[in-house]
Amino acid sequence: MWQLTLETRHRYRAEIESMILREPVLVGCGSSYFLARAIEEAFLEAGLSASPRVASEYRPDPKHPAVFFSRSGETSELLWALEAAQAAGVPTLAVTTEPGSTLARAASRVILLEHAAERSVVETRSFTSTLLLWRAILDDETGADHGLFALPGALRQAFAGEHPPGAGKHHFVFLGRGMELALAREASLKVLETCQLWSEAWSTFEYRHGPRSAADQDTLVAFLDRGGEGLQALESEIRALGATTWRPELDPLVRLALLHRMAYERALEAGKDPDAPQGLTRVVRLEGEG
Ligand code: F1P
Repeated sequence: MWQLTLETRHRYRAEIESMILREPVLVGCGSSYFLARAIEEAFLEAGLSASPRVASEYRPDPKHPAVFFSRSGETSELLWALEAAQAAGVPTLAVTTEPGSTLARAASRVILLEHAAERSVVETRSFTSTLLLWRAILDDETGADHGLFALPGALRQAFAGEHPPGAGKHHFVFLGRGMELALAREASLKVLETCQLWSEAWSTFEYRHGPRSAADQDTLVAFLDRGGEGLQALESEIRALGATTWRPELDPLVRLALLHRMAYERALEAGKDPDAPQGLTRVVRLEGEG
């Protein structure tokens, strides 16, 4: 999937290029909002700027084009935001896996990632593939090299290796900074959605300032951080509280994919259906308006 995304990235280049220098607003809901946050960080790393917005908090500004991320292309608040953007004359780009969706049909430009479409209620591969696409095109544009072409192989290898130690745990904490905080929030949402277990995400060192008081033998603390000063000491501090930690030498996107799988397996362990969590639908529509 990731390999295919990288190989076919040029198809989408013109659409992304048209937005890159115009400080786009990146709009989404749920996982797609965390995707927008992660892409904002990729812009910042490339010396560019973009602002992420939850769809229900989007305010159109004709100076900035708007990019609408939605796997289904049918989420209510996102379509309302799209309508508001169009009424204000804002150029719009849709990023979705569904060609026939309202979003794909209504936006002025479209990136269709049909190969990343998924049937499951929860988003996994559409999230990681879309992020990889934007990062690869930003690398192409700026000449940066984040080693993205090594990721499909690294993922295959990681899947064959050790799993994050989430089995039997009832409390999950995900830590990261910058792009990795967005990935941590996505991992946390996945555990909450699929397992309905206590799950949180924090900016790595903020975990020391209060949240750690809830850590015990039932807690898994997973690090999404790429690295940096103090991480080892922080990990020891957390272990001393009785919690299990997970901080492998892997790219954060590979870690996220392993955490997606961990959420899936933890749900099965709890006797739940990870593809169809209780109380959640594949398309989040607000019925009965108007
Ligand atoms: C957003 C979303 C997901 C959630 C579930 C239902 O959908 O709320 O975050 O995990 O899949 O939909 P979309 O706008 O990306 O289709």
